[in-house]
Amino acid sequence: MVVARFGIIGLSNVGKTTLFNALTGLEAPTAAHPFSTTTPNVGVAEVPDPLLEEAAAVERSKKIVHATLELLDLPAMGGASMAGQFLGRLREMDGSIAVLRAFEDDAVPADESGTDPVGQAEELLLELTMADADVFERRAGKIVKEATADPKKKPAADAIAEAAKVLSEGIPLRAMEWSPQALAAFRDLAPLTLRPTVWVVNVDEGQDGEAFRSTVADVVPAGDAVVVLSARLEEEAARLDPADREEIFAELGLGEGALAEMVRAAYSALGLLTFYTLGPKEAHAWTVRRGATAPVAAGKIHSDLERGFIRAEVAPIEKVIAAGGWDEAKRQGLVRVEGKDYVVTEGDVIVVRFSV
Ligand SMILES: Nc1nc2c(ncn2[C@@H]2O[C@H](COP(=O)(O)OP(=O)(O)OP(=O)(O)O)[C@@H](O)[C@H]2O)c(=O)[nH]1
Ligand SMILES: [Mg+2]
Repeated sequence: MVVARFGIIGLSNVGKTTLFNALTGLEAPTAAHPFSTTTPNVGVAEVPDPLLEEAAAVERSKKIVHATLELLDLPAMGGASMAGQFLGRLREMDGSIAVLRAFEDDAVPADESGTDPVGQAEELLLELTMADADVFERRAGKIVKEATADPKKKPAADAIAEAAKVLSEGIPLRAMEWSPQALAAFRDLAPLTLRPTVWVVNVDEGQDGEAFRSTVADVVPAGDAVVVLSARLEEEAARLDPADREEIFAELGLGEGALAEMVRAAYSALGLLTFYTLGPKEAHAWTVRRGATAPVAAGKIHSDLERGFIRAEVAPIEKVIAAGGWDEAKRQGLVRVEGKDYVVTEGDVIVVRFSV
C-alpha cells in the first residue's frame, strides 16, 4: 500500500486544524485565538470518492474501502514555535497542504496572517526556502571540503553548493530543474521546497474566492495546485450523514465538495493514481504510482496476483457504473483484456487473472 503523507502548514489562525478535522472526521481543538495548536495532530483521511460509492451501489458491495491519506496538522509557521522541531516533522512528509486565509471574521483575529492569500503564500514559501537554505549551506560547507579529499564526492558537492546558492536567493528548489544525480544528492537533506504542495485558499461560506486560483498560482512554483474551499463549512459537513452532506452540497451548488478536489490534487501532486476492484464483498480503491504496470498494481492487492499474473480485465469505472455493473459492462463489450505491459490509468476497474 502506498501511503501518502501530507503536512498541513500555514500561518496562525488560518483554519489548518479546521481543515484537518474536515478531512479526518476527528475533533482536534480549534480556537479563535492564534497559536492554538502547540503539538501536531495526526490523523488519517479517507479519500472522498463519489465514483467508488456509486460503483459499490451498482455492485451491491457489502463494504467500501477508500484510499487514505495520512495527515499531520502542525502548529503555525511564522511564530517561534515553528522553529526547528516541527520543520523536522514536516521533512518526514511526502507533501504539504498549505492553508491560506481569505476569510474575514471579526471573531477570529487575523493579526498574524492577514486575509491576503497571496501575501501568505509568499511568506510561507520564503520561510521554507530559508529553512532549506540553512540546511544546504551547512552541508555544502562540509561536503565541498570532503570532495577535495575524495573526488567521487565532487558531483554531489557541486549540486549541493548550487542548490544552496539558489535557495539563498529565495528560490524554492522545485522551481528549478535538477538532474537525477543532483536529486539523489539532495535526498538525505529532505528539502522542504522539493515537496509537492497543494495550496488551499480558505474562504468563508458564500465568499467568492475563484480569483485567488490564478493570483496564488502566479506566486508559487509552476505546477503547484491551488484549491478554494471553506474549511469551516467542510468541517460542519463532515459531521453529517453522507446522504445529508450530498444534499446540502447539491443545494449550495458545491457538487461533490471541495475536499474531494483537494485530495485528488494531493494525490496527483505525488504522482499517484487510483484504480478499483469491485465485487459483492467489497468495493475497494487502491493507490499506485503513475506509470505502474498491471502486475505491479495487482501486487498491491496480493503478492500472489503479481507473481502469478496472467492478464487483467480492465474497464473505466465510469463505464462500469453507466452499464449498471461489471457483468453488464462485459456483456456490452466495454471490458478490455490487457497483458503484463499494460500501464494502469486513473479510474481503471481491474480483475486480475492469475495462477500460482
Ligand atoms: N468564518 C470562518 N471561520 C473559520 C473558517 N475556517 C476556520 N475558521 C475559524 O478560525 C479559527 C481558527 O481555526 P483553526 O482551525 O484553529 O486555525 P489554525 O490555523 O489551526 O490555528 P493555529 O493552530 O492557532 O495556528 C476557529 O475559530 C475556526 O472556527 C472559515 O472558513 N470561516
Ligand atoms: Mg491549529
